[in-house]
Amino acid sequence: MTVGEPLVEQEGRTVYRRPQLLSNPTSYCPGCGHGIVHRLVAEVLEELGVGGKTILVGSVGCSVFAYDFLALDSVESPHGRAPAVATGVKRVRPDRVVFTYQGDGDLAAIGTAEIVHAAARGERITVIFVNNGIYGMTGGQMAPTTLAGQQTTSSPRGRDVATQGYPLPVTEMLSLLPGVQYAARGSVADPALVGKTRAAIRRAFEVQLEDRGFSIVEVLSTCPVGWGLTPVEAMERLRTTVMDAYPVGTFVDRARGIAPSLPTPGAPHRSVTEGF
Ligand SMILES: Cc1ncc(C[n+]2csc(CCOP(=O)(O)OP(=O)(O)O)c2C)c(N)n1
Ligand code: SF4
Ligand SMILES: [Mg+2]
Repeated sequence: MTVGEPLVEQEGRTVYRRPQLLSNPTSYCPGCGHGIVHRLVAEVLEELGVGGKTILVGSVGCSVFAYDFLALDSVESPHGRAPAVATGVKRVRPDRVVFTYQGDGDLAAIGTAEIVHAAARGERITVIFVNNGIYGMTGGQMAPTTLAGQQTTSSPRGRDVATQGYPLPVTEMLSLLPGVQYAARGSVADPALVGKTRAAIRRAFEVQLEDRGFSIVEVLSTCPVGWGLTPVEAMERLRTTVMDAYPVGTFVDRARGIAPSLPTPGAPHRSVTEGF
């Protein structure tokens, strides 16, 4: 396949063209969502015309080789520390578009402190957060995002919330912070959802280009190998069980007036049971 050449044409119309920024075929397992997310990032950066001034801050996990697949300047960071590294890069080069690409083990477990404080500081970075509910690279162990009852190699009887806690809705939590200008969750479960996720990724980068603050897009993704399913079964599980637990949508887009309704600091406290 030649980069940039039309891949699919119908009645003389190009239906799909491989983006120039997607430089090499990926090495992900069949049915893995990482490749789809890479393509969306490549398409959006190309569309915005900023590929030449974008810096990818990579992390640890199956996407550790993202710098091989995306023709972008890049920096590799230690596990979980991508938001801290991206903070430094963006502060030194505010003229650049800086984004992290992180898995859920990376962002929601090992790097919990980094993501929370980068968001709280309102760093002008974009975060692409690929949530496949598992530690894919290391053999399918339980992550904070693993669903209640889900079997993993480290929770063979299923995640027991009584001892292992509840799944962490990181993006909803971050959306409460005033420094977070844009937060959304998408999914790669079907073409329509992929289109919406693409729009969310574009919006997140636009927010950075407008110098507004922190932006994050969580993408619900598959790990057929870690889930012990075929690629088709994994997509079905994503579309049903996973999306039932993690609703997709925009949680905050402050420039467009979408924000969570929180009590105003200093305003009189109203009990949720008021009136009963
Ligand atoms: C500090 C540290 N702890 C643990 C590891 C081992 N490790 C490498 S990848 C990984 C899990 C990655 O999972 P996730 O971020 O969800 O990415 P995925 O592979 O699922 O896309 C772990 C625990 C490490 N490299 N460094
Ligand atoms: S182990 Fe899972 S996350 Fe990693 S490449 Fe394979 S399918 Fe993708
Ligand atoms: Mg993962």
